[in-house]
Amino acid sequence: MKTDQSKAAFEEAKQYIPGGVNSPVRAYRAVGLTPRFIDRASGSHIWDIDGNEYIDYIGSWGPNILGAAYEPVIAAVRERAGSGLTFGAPTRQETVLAKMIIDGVEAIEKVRLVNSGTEAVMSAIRVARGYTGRDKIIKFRGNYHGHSDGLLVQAGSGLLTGATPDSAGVPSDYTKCTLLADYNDTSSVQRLFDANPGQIAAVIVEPVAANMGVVPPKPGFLADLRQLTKEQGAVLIFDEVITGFRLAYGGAGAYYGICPDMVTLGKIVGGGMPLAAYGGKKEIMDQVAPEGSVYQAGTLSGNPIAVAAGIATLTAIREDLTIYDRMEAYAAKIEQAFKEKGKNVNRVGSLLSVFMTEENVVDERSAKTSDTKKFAEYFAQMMEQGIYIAPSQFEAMFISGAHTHEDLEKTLTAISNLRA
Ligand code: HOZ
Repeated sequence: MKTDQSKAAFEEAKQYIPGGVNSPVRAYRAVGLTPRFIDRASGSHIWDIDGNEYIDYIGSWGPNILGAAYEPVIAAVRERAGSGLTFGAPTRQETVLAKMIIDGVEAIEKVRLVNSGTEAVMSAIRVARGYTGRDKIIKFRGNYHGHSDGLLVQAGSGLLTGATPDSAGVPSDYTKCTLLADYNDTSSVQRLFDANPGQIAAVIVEPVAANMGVVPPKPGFLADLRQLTKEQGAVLIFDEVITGFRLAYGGAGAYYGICPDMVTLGKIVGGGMPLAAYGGKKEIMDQVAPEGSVYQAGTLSGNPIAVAAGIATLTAIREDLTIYDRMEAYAAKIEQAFKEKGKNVNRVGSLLSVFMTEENVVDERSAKTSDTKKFAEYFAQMMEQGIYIAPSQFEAMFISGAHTHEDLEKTLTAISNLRA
C-alpha cells in the first residue's frame, strides 16, 4: 500500500501544527505508522490522498452514523449555507432541533446547543454545581469527558497510550474537586460519597465507556448510580457524546432504561458539523443564564449550518429506526468473526473493541493489561487489507447504517486473514 503522499503531507504539517494533527490520536503514534491524510469519504468508504480506499469503521469517531456525505444532510447544509453561515442570533431551526432532542432523550426537558463535547460536559458540570451549590464531582477512571481542566485528572484514549498519565498545564487546584471512582464498581462511588458528605454536586459517567476501548456497564451498575445519586442529592450526568442517538434514538438512557438528571450529547446530534448539546430536567437547566445565574455562552452556539445538519441527521434516523437493528446485526457478525479468531471483544450495539489481553475488560485496570504492541500489529494488518479502524487500543470501532453486505464480507475475510 502506497503512503508517500500521506508521509509528505504529514512532514509538512508537522512544521506548522503541533504533531502535525489537530487532535493527538490522529498522529498514529500508538501504532507507529504514518497517519493517512484523507481526501474524501462517501457512505461507508474513505479514501486517502494516495488513492487508497478503505471500509471506514471510524466514521469521524462517531458522527457518521448514516455514512459520510449522506445526501439529505449535505443538501440541508448547502441550502442553509446560502442564507448566511452564522448570525449570532436565535433562529427557529434551533427550536426545531431542541424539540427533536427533547422528544428523543427522556432525561432532557430543556437543552442548550454548544459546539463540542468538551464544551457540553464542562457546561453541564458547571450547571450541576450551580444547582446543588456543591463543588466536588465524581468521575470514573478511564472515562473521558473532553479536555477541560477539571476532567483531565485521569484521561482515556490518547493519554492512556501517552508517556504521562495527566496533562501538563492543568493547575492542581483545578482538579482538587474531581474525585475518581472505578468504573463498574459501585462501592468505590459509595466510599467517595461517605468521605465527602453533602459535598458531591454530580457523578458523571460514560454509560458505555468508549474511550478505554468499549467497556459495557455491568448489569445494575447504572441503576446503582441512579439510586446513589438520588439518595445523596447529587446530579447524575450521562456523557452520551458517543452513545447518544447511537445505541438507540434515546441513547444509552433508553437502551438501559435508566433516566439520569442531565445528558451531554455531541457527534451524531451535529450530523458531522461542530455541534454538541447539554440538557436535563427543567429545574436544573433553568439555572443557565439568562434564566439563571450559571453563565455559559458562545458566538457559534446554535450555528445555523450545524443545526441544519443535526436536524437532517436526526430526521433520517427517525424515519427509519431499523438502522439500530441493522447496525447491531452487522456488528454482531464482526464480533463473532473476531471471537472465532480467538480475539477478546467487547461490544454494545454498533460499538465494539478488540482487546489484546486475555482478561475480561471491565474497567481501566483491565483495559490497561492490553498489549499495545500486539494492537499495533493487528492495526497494520487491518489497514493493509483496506479496513480503516482507530489507531489506538483504547478507541471504538463504529458501525454505521451505510455499511453494506459487501463491506461485511470483505471485513470478515480480512479478520479471517489476521495472523496471530
Ligand atoms: N476524543 C476523540 C477520540 N476519543 C478524538 C478523536 C479525533 O481525533 O477526532
